[in-house]
Amino acid sequence: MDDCIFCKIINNEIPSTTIYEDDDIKAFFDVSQVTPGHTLVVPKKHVKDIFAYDEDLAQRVFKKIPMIARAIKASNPKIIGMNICQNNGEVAYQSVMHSHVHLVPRYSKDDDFSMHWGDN
Ligand code: IU
Repeated sequence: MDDCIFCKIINNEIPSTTIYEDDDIKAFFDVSQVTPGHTLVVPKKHVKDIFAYDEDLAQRVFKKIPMIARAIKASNPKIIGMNICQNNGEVAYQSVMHSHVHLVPRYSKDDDFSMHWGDN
């Protein structure tokens, strides 16, 4: 979609720190890191939210989440947990209308980071 920021990131029209990419998805660092390593997993196909996936796309995208989570965790021994979340719809704090899954690494005593959802 022409005016979609994530489509532009997927097409490399806007730079991103990409940690994984294949035919179906791109995983890149969120520009506003809730904790270090905060990553978005985004389908290359423009789908608005979870309700817009067909079963085939859902299988291809979501089965890769554990692999990406493991890779992020393996990148830093201080990561001891992870929040995985998808906001669907404005009422649920979705602000970019191209479906994405947040992977937010958790650290010991990471209350020091500005943990927040939906207040930005
Ligand atoms: P949300 O679940 O739709 O609220 O999450 C959108 C996320 O996209 C949010 O965490 C933003 O920081 C992030 N983001 C980004 O990484 N790059 C951008 O250019 C824009 C938003 I706009």
